Amino acid sequence: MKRSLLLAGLAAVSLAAPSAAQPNWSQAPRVTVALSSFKFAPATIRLRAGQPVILHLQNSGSGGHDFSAPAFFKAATVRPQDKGRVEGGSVDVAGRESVDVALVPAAGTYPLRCTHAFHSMFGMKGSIVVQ
Ligand SMILES: [Cu+2]
Repeated sequence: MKRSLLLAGLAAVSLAAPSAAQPNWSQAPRVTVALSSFKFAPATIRLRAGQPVILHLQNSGSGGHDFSAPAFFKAATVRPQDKGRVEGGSVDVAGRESVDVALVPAAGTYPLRCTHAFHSMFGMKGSIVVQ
């Protein structure tokens, strides 16, 4: 009897885990980050740990940029349908385009940069602070 209760308890825990990891994306606030030559605005992006958010990456310039933060994306839980937008920890944002990536960030301070040639050298870098 005790054993079957224990097994039932374990089953309940494993069933509960995936649904707990599915946030309500429609309630997630939108955080806009502007990409331009050669900066991120804001350069320090502050997010709440464990709170779903939609990163709205907006490139108002004509040249392409990327939002590269491999450690940040690795630690975060990216919405399944947005995973294809994050390649190698970077999100490409073509000129005059915007890209939304919904995720649940994990606590930490992460470096952010644009990997296009010389862009970070010209100042296109920042940080993501998740508390
Ligand atoms: Cu750039």
